[in-house]
Amino acid sequence: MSKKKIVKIKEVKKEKKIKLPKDNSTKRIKIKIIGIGGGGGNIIKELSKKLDFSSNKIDFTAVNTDFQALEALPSALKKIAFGENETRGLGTGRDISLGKQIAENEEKKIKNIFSDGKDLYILVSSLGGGTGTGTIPVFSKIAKEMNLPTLGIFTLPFNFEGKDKMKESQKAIDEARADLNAVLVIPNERIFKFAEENIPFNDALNIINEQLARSLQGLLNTVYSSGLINIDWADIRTTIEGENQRAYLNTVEAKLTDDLNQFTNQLLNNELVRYDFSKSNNVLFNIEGGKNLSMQQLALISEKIHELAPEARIIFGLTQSSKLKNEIKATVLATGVMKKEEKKVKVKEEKKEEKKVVKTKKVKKETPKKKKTIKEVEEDLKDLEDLGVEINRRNAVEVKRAEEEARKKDLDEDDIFEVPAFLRKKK
Ligand SMILES: Nc1nc2c(ncn2[C@@H]2O[C@H](COP(=O)(O)OP(=O)(O)OP(=O)(O)O)[C@@H](O)[C@H]2O)c(=O)[nH]1
Ligand SMILES: [Mg+2]
Repeated sequence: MSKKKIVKIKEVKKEKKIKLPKDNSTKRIKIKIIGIGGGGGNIIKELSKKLDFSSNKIDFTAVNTDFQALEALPSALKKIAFGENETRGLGTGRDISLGKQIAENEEKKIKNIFSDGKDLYILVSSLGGGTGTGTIPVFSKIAKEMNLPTLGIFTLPFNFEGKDKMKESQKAIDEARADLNAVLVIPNERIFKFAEENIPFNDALNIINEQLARSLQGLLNTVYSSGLINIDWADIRTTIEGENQRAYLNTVEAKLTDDLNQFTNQLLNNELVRYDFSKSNNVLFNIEGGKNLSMQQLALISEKIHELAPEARIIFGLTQSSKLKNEIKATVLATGVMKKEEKKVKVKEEKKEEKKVVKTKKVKKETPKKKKTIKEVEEDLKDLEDLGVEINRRNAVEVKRAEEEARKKDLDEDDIFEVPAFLRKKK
């Protein structure tokens, strides 16, 4: 194993903002996803199709000033009408200051939405219209006043919708970001990286919504699935914690036989997300696979993440699922990343330095690695510790052990591969 900084956080300092649920188990984590405005409603509708409601762990709430749009959403979503007096249920007609006014008048309703003690509130909105753009700064401000853990997911309008809409949307994001823990931004325009210019408008929106919903689904699965290495609530909290952060999210699936390097590149280069990966401070990733998923595969992906984001604290999870035979699925959530444009300036400054380094760097040859024994894994960990790298020894060795045990027992559980009780993380 090379000199990687793979850190598994066990405890998070108490003074930090987000509260830890009593038993720290992700199983009990409750999340509320709030779709605001027309686009926000569409996105959470897409996500709700992919998730199981029965568990009561995830709550979907749609907020809009357009009552017809609310009505068109599935009945399983909670619907909250805003601004009846101001718009008579017809929407703001893209009037952002009206949206803001309505949000201020509806402060009670917003507080009520936030009053159910969830562990995480995710605000989702497509900016450019009056409802979403006008209300998200108010939602964010109230969430901060209530000291709630938050993640914002916002889309920016297409370029053809005009510079003013873009400016207003950006302004709303900046305001909201200051009050949220982390914000993920998806410019709708990015769809043209995948689709023809003449793609019908609604099809373009559907592709974006679907992709975003898939990534969010990946993140939520990461929260709720139990694995060989569990990502627990403290890990997620650590990644989201902080203020005014930019976020990156992606989920990718591939066959185990596919090129894992290419898979990782795809995972770390979500073209739809605006921010660059390389300045991440915290990276959380989870790999899900069948029983033949190995530590080597986990190591390869960690290595790549470390190469791309050398300053990041990396937290990983590993879930084995018998549903996935020859597939591998990975989800990554990174925070603290900077804009691509900002990065360009930095890259220019660093170019000369980099060139020198690249010249002297050896090109790594990708040769298939032999599986390591527990002893070898332990030695690797010792090397890392000698180098001053903070690692969670117990987990890494346990994984190896559990892997071997699993292979021996050849468990035929249907659902999720469970870790033997004595290996489970202490609460
Ligand atoms: N990704 C995505 N973007 C959308 C979707 N619907 C609308 N948008 C974008 O979001 C912008 C705002 O539209 P809406 O969400 O309908 O606006 P609103 O917040 O409901 O505000 P008003 O209708 O003006 O009161 C549009 O200009 C589009 O760029 C959607 O389903 N997905
Ligand atoms: Mg609307």
